[in-house]
Amino acid sequence: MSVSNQEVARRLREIYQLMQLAGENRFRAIAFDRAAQTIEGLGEDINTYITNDTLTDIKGIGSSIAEDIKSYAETGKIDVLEDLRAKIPEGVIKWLDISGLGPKNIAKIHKELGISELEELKEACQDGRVASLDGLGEKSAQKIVKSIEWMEQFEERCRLDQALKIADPLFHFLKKQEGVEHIEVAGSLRRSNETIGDVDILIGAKKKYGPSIFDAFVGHELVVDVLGRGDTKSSIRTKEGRQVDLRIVTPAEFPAALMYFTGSKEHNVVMRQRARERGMSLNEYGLFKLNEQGETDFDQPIAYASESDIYEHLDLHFIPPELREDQGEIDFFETHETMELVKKSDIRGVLHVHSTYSDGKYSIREMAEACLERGYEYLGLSDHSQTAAYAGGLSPDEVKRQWDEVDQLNEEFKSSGANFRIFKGIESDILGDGSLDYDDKLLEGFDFVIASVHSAIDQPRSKMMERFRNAIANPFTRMVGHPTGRLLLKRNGSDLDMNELIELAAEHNTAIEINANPLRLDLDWRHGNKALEVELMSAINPDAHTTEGIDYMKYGVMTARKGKFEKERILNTKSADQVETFFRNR
Ligand code: DGT
Ligand code: CA
Ligand code: CA
Ligand code: ZN
Repeated sequence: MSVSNQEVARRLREIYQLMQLAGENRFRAIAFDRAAQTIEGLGEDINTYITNDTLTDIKGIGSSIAEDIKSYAETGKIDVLEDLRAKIPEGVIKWLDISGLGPKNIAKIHKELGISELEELKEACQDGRVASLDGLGEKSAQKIVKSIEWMEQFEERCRLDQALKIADPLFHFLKKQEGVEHIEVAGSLRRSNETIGDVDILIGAKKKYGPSIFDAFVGHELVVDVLGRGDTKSSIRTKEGRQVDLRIVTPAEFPAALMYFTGSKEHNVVMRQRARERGMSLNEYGLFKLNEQGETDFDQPIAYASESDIYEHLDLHFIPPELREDQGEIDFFETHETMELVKKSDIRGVLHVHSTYSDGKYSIREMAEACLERGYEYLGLSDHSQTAAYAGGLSPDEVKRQWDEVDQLNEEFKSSGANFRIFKGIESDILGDGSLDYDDKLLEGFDFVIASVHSAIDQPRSKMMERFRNAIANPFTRMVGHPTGRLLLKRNGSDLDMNELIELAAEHNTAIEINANPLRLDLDWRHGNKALEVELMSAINPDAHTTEGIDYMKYGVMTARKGKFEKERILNTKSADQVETFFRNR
């Protein structure tokens, strides 16, 4: 039987999740997760390896997992998985998404209370059953309820990475259909928002091709439900529960429709007003003259061939889609031709990477090689500090061991002529009083310190700000990590005075990262104007815990662009030497 890479990866990941819940050895579980990631990123068809019996040639796949994969291809079953499934009901897997509830406690609650649905868990938290369990208590129970409520509230939206996983295959599939002259993703996804309600796709095609394009769309394998179908618009739901709207307009209408359906609504409102002030009417069908009664005169269209042309008619230079939020972009592009927003190709290295020394899944060497493969020139290692015991934070002795290993690796890179270096960094917890997590003597030995809050993120604003003030004033701090600590659609971040935080960081010549993990995207783009005003330095950081995590960079770049960051204000667009200078310039 032939299997797909995705399918095998999914099964292996399920084993990983279930093993965690079954309380199996953590490293054994991680091996399955790593194998799943490797297979997802594999350039070749897994069936080739199965047929040639060469699965163990794939990095990270040992003989035991190879057997599991073969068994799956032959019988559609994997013994470990079947055993685990028998032990753990499906509903419980969802509990892994609850922030603040780890596998051990999930297993305990499930076993001792005999419940397995999310709704049951919520009830058990509210009626005191969860609180009565060893090691849980009322506070944990309340936290779990809050997380569940967040999850329920936000199923309406999904994250940027999840939306792209749906939009990309549909886009490429639709692009190939007969008659498609223009196609773009529109809406919040084109604007690079951090969460997406529904995915909007716009096609420019002659009328006669509409029906067959819609047929293809609703027949796509991702579609489980057709929500509506008309002459110009069709909406579907994908198996992940996401809605996708496809609109088809004529090639001539396409630029105006694209502008309209890209939004944002707020941006559109201002554009429409601007058109009226100039005796024109702008809508999804085009740009028209107003008649004497001030109404749209559809008989007097104004010619345009692109979105740029439309902006020009409104006395504006082209406004990049990411910036269309009515957040000052309209004034800016009245007088400026462009804004030199950072691009993916500007990025020269990655900072904020974890290794097996703390909670990363790969060794320093593996992470470094993965960076090299991706063409980066440096890696800023930043494992967790000692207080973060839950994440395997480093004791002073382990820090020194790590430094030795980094020295050796750097020596190796140098003698092999590789243009690559590793910076010795740490992601230091910001403690309750705002101090960093080691004494100054040890801190001095790092190339750089990222200061992040990982505990008590719910403290009142005044207390949080006090911690940050102290942390930023500390001369060893070179960067603030994920400032609010939010987990998109899962957990609210800290209540902070972001304007003050940004001013403080700029004053102390400290960067605030844009954490590129699609769950975080923190610094939020909405603070872009303030950051620009005080010339805040940032870095687009993957916060990678795996080699694949390095590829989060793309979401970070999207967010940085939306936050108006030019290349100059992104630290990791600079050479290793320049980065070192910034680190030293305390
Ligand atoms: P979402 O889907 O909630 O993440 O956000 P959008 O921006 O993708 O919103 P959506 O899908 O409702 O509509 C796509 C675009 O269409 C929106 O950005 C602007 C335009 N649009 C939709 N409805 C209106 C409206 O009532 N007025 C104006 N001016 N524009 C609209
Ligand atoms: Ca949308
Ligand atoms: Ca929509
Ligand atoms: Zn962190």
